[in-house]
Amino acid sequence: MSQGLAAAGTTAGPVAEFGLTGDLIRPARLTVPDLLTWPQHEAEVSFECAPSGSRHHRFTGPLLHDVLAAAGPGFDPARRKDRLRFLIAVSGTDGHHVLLSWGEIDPDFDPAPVLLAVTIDGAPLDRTGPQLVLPQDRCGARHISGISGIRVDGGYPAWT
Ligand SMILES: Nc1nc2c(c(=O)[nH]1)N[C@H]1C(S)=C(S)[C@@H](COP(=O)(O)O)O[C@H]1N2
Ligand SMILES: [Mo]
Repeated sequence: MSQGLAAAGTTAGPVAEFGLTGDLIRPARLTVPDLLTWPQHEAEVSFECAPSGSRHHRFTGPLLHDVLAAAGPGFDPARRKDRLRFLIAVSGTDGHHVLLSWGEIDPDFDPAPVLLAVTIDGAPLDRTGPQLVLPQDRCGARHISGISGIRVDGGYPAWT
């Protein structure tokens, strides 16, 4: 099914896959077309890149929170605040890595929609892979493109 959706959204070439791994009840391999099954959000984003100046992009896609929540993070349901121990490692195909904490992507704590973008400036990202979008960031460095994997880790703090 994802193949058919991908063909509708892009011209040619293979559809990029990325993995959801770590402390998840339902780890998964997904494509950008798979991400269209979640409610879609939009973000107009402006940021500065030190070497190359200001940028403006319009992104659409699901909330990263919604996609990870569907994969079943291993929170302890008996402990309401357990989710705040979880880290999220986002990796790009080029080796760029960004670490987030669950509190940064959870709408209960930060209302800024952190997206797993499926389009940039109207163009589908089916072949590139999704892009992380933090609309309030002043620097572009966390807008990691070509995501190859997202790992959820609830092993913090490691010393308890
Ligand atoms: N995969 C990946 N994503 C990345 C980067 C990178 O090196 N690798 N650089 C970041 C930085 S520093 C910036 S400023 C923005 C630049 O985005 P743009 O030039 O496509 O607008 O991409 C971000 N996303
Ligand atoms: Mo940058």
